Amino acid sequence: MKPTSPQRIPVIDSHTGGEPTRVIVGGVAEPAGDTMTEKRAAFAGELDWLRSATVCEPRGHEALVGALLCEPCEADCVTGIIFFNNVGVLNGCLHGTMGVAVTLLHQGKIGAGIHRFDTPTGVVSVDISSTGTVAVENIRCFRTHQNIELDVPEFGRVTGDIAWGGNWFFLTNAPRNLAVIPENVEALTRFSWTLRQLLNSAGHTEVDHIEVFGPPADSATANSRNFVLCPGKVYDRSPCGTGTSAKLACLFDDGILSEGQIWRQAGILNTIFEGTVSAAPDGGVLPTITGTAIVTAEAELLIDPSEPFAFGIPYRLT
Ligand code: PYC
Repeated sequence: MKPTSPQRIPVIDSHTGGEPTRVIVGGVAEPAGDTMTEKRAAFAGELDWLRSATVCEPRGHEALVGALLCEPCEADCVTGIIFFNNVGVLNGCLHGTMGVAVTLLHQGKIGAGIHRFDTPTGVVSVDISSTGTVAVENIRCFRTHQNIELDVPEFGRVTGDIAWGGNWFFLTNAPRNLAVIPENVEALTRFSWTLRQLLNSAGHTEVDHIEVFGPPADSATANSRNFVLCPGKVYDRSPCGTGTSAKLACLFDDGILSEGQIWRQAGILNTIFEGTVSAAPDGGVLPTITGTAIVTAEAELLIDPSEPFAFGIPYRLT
């Protein structure tokens, strides 16, 4: 239920390789639930006003990812986290996990070292340095489909895979007429959005992220460059930690990446996540993704229910 009295919500903002995270650090009642999935459902059902007030305009913007800290459900975790964006709740979010880690470090709630966070996708463990470099040990990631072929108007025939990296990704190489460079963000968005609609109509309703690969700008510093379109039709400014995890699962499956070998994934802005894998006992891989997050603001959101955009401007997809 939307509040009827003014609210003050303390937040800490950060960015990870350019992708922003806003962490709600207090001022909110705990969502009910015995698991993080139940808590996320309670948040989606009862606190959607908080999601849109926090990340949508006029207080936020389309690329902003939010994170609500709550009580963890698993032992030995320092916090539970529910991630959300401009259109709803997310499964996992590794750039956001790095953002939460630097936020807690900034607040003095954790020190440098290893900590466990409880999320709807499972427990992830972070190893944070005092300078904000965070290595996240992700949950098990795996590929479910290979060589799916689709005809994309304007761009031609596309072949790609579906993999779980903490979110569901369709992974494909960029068409020949579409370089993965910032100048092409509009066309990459059009291409990816069409792909997502085609996949969803073909029954792959789980796919909510599209990841498009091209050669790196500098092959001495990265193996590949990606463009990732998130569920709210907004591109990830970072190389996307769950997307990099999905990529590593495919590379391992293809025999291109071995255990412990470093993969450097550049994003559209040329920031880099480093990834390695170990083989998971039940198949797939256990990725570790490393990036750097930086705290950019401490603030208090003022939400006055009597003003027209108290709960954000709804984001419309076309
Ligand atoms: O880094 O996993 C990630 C992510 C998901 C959505 C935006 N960033």
